[in-house]
Amino acid sequence: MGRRSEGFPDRFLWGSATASYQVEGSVNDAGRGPSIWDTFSHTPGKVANHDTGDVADDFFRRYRDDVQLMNGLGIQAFRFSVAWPRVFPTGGGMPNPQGLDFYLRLVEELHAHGIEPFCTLYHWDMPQALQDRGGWESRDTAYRLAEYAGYVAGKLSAVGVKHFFTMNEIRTFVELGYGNGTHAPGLKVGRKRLAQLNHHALLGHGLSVQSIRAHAVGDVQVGVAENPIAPVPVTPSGDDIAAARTAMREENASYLTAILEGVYTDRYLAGLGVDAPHFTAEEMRIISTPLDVLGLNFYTSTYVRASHSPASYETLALPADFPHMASSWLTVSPECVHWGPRLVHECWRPKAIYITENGCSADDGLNANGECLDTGRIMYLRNCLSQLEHALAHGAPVQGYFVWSLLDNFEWADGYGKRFGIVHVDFKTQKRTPKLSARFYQKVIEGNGKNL
Ligand code: GBH
Repeated sequence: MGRRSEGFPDRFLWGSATASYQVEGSVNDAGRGPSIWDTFSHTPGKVANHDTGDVADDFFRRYRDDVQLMNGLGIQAFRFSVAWPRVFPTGGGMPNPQGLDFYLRLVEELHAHGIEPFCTLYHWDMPQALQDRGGWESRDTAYRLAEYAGYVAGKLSAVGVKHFFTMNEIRTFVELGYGNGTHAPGLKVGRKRLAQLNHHALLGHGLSVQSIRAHAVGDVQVGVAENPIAPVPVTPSGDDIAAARTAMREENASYLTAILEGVYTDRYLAGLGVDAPHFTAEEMRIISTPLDVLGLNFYTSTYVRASHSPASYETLALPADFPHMASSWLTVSPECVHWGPRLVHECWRPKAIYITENGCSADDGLNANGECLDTGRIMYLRNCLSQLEHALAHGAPVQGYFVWSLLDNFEWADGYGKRFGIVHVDFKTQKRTPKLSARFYQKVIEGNGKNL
C-alpha cells in the first residue's frame, strides 16, 4: 500500500463548527416559527437546569463579532446550520425572506473574511408544525425536507456556498429523539416504529441530495454529516482489523451503510425480524444517491476484537475507570479519528471526507486573570489530530477538520452545563474569551498541523 509521509496536505482546511439552535437565540425574531427544540426545552424536566435556546450565544445578533473572532484565530472554514423554521416557519408553504436573509448576511460576512462557509440543512431543529403531523414518523416529512433543502441551497449557492450537508447525525436524532426520548421530540416509540422513521429520515437525506443538486447554482459538493460508530481494533492484528471493518458496516447498518451501499444488511434486517422497515428498491436508490463529500463526526471509539461467534466481532465493554472528559459519555479515545476515517475509506471509498466535528467538553472557568487554561481540551485535540495523521497516511481522503465547537453553547439535554467551545462564553454578559485551546488551534493552523 502506498503510504504517504505523515502530515496534512497543503490545502487542508481548518474549520470550526456550530449549529443553529445551539448558538442563535432570537427564537421569536424575524418571523421564525417554533421548532421541536423550543417545545422540548420549555417542557419541565427535559433539559438540565431548565435551560433553553431562547438566547443561547445570541449569535443571530452577534455573528459579525464571532466571524471576526474566527478570523483572528486563522480559522479557514465555518460549518453552520440553517434553522428550518426561520426559512419555513411552519415547515412548508411560502418561505420567510427575513429568515433566509440572516444566512445570506452570515455568508457575506464569512466571505468578506476569507472564511469558507459549510452549510448543514438539518441539525435537529424541525419546525414544530411538522412534528404535529408526525415528524419523521410521517413519510411526507422527507419530501418537506427536500423542498426546504433545495430552496436554501439554491439561494446560498447563488452567493457562493459550495458545500452542503443534508443532515447532521441521523443516528442521534433517531435514537435519542424517538428511541430513548432524551432529545426532542422526546418520544419512545418502540423498535418497529423506530426502524420505519429511521428509513424516512434516510429517504429525506436522499431526496434532499437530489433537490440540492437540482436547485444549486454552479458546482456544489453535497453530502451528509453522520457520526458513525468508530470501531477500533483493540490490537493491530489482521484478525482484529478485519473484525473492525465488519463492525463498521454492521454497527452503522441503518445509517452510513444504507446511504453508501443502498442496502440494509442481511444481519440488520434479520435482527429486526417482523419489525424491519417497509422499503422499496426505488427508495433505496434514492437513499444511496452518490455523494460528493462525506462529513464524519468523531468523539469516541468502540473497541472491538475478532470473535468466532456468528457476528465475527465482539464489542468490548469499557472498564469503569476508563478516562472521560466532562461529559461522562465522552471517553478519551482519540483512536476514532484514525480508524474512523480509515475504515470508512476502506469500506466505501468516498471521494472526499471532512471531519465535520471533533472536540470535547471540559469544566472550563475563568481564572483570576480572566484566562481559561483548558489544558485537558488541548490534550484531547492534540491526540485526535495526531491520530488523524495516521488516517491520512493510510490514504483516507480527509480534506478538512472542524473543531466542535467555536463557542460554548446550548449542549442539548445538558443545557449550558457542558462547555465544548474553544472560546469561553459568559452566558450572563455574552462576553467571549478565547481559551488556551483557541491559541493552540491557531498555532496548529499556522503550522498546517505539522507542529503537533
Ligand atoms: C454532536 O453529537 C452533535 O452534533 C452536536 O450538536 C453536539 O453539541 C456535540 O456532538 C457534543 O455533544 O448523554 O449518554 O445519552 C455527538 C454525538 C450523541 C454524543 C448523543 C452524546 C448522548 C450520550 N452525541 N450522545 S448520553
